[in-house]
Amino acid sequence: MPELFIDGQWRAAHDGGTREIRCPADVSNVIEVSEATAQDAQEAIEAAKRAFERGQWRSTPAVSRGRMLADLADKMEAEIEEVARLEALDTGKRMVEARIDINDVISVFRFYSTVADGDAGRIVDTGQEDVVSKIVHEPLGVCALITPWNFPLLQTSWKVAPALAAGNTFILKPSELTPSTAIWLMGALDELGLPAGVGNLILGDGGVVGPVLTESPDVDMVSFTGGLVTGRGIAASSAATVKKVALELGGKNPNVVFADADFDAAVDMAATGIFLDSGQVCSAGARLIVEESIHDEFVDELVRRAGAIRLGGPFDESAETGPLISAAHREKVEKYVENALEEGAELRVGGGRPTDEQFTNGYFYLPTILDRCTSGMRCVQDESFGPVLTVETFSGATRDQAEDQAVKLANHTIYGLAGAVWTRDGGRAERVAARLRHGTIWINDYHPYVAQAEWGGYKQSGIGRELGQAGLDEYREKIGRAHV
Ligand code: TXE
Repeated sequence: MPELFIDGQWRAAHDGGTREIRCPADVSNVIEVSEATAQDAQEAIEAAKRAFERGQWRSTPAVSRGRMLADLADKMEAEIEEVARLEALDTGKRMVEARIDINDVISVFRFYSTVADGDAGRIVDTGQEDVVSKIVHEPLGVCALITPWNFPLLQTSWKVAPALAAGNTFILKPSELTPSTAIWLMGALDELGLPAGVGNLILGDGGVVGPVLTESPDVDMVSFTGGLVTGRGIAASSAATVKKVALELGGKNPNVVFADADFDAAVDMAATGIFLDSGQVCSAGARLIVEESIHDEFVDELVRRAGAIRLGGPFDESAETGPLISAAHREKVEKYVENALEEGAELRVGGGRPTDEQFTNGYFYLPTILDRCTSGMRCVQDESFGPVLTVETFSGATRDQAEDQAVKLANHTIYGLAGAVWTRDGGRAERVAARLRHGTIWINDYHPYVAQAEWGGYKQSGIGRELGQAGLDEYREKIGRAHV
């Protein structure tokens, strides 16, 4: 049975506790893993602290640290079928999506294998001949990396790659539902020669081990991706020790479609934007905001396409999307749709579980469209994190009025992670994109991202940036050294 990884050793939990991981597509048994106690978490912190103080990793030249990340990417590429299979079994997602995710993970490790190299700091012009001042980059120290279940290894890579590139030590706490690829990752880093204690793995319940990590005075930074409520709690519990906190907390992302948009492309990507991975994507295009004059035609076509989406498990090659992660999460989505109907939304398609016998064991939910929504409704404001699209409309007597109304609706949310604008008018695309308070805006597209470009949100979507150069800067301090 796979164990916890602490101070370079695979170990069982102190109390011998374990957890069974089951595939959400059919509830079949995937793996049984150790379930860490608070004491295990504390020992992982101590191991990471000792390793940081020994300094072996941070004094390894950046180019050599980068080489290990590149070797890891090569190993993952050679073993991609196995890594994707582990991810697909834990999450229930289709193999084709899992392969795409792992290819993205490989790109992230490749990107961070080179960025820390050649960027040691800078000399400051002090204006005084006998005073030399330089700014050097130093790692933060011990980082707690807490990740969710929707893109388990991808979200882990956004944290582990820059943390290691910058010379930190870390404790990784993946979601209790999806530990398999984190176990693979730690095994691979160990095999590649990462010094003991630099990378530690704690599996288990966030409510048990999470506070040990966030409250510890020996943890210098917490980087968290997950839900808003958990994120608020993490920020609060980190405050007592004034540690650095980076948060990625999801979104309620607007997909704004003007009447002059390329109709087919916009319908296609409106469907992909929300139904990919059954909507369990932080940047899912969950709010369609469409110009009134094309509403009927656009939504009719979307309803037709949503109704034709084939559901299935990881190895069903005809499937176009998969199950939700757990029974509890499906219940949350069901409640959300029930509330929406009580609020007056009009159910156009979906709105329940599939009835076909092959889906009875898994946590499937039909692609759902809720029409005639308005921005005050809870279904438009709360994240469902399921395959549920809400539709709002806008109109205006003049060009400016239509744009103003679209922007007002799109920005009416406590979140600000991502969104899109669809129009054939290049000027309008730029004008509207510039006014949307969301961290990534796609123009005539939905969902693509690259490791080189910063990712993160405004408002309650989080604090800080992942990916790109800024994603590395989150894991290092700029320290001044001056002498005469
Ligand atoms: O996530 P949690 P949940 C949203 C989505 C979803 C909701 C709840 O709306 O329905 O969040 O999902 C760990 N201290 N997103 O409950 O609780 C936990 O063990 C420290 C958006 O599954 O946020 C796991 O490793 N850690 C999102 C991680 O936090 C704690 C992705 C995420 O779990 C903890 C997933 C604590 N007190 C859900 N409690 C996105 N932004 O992409 C739990 N954890």
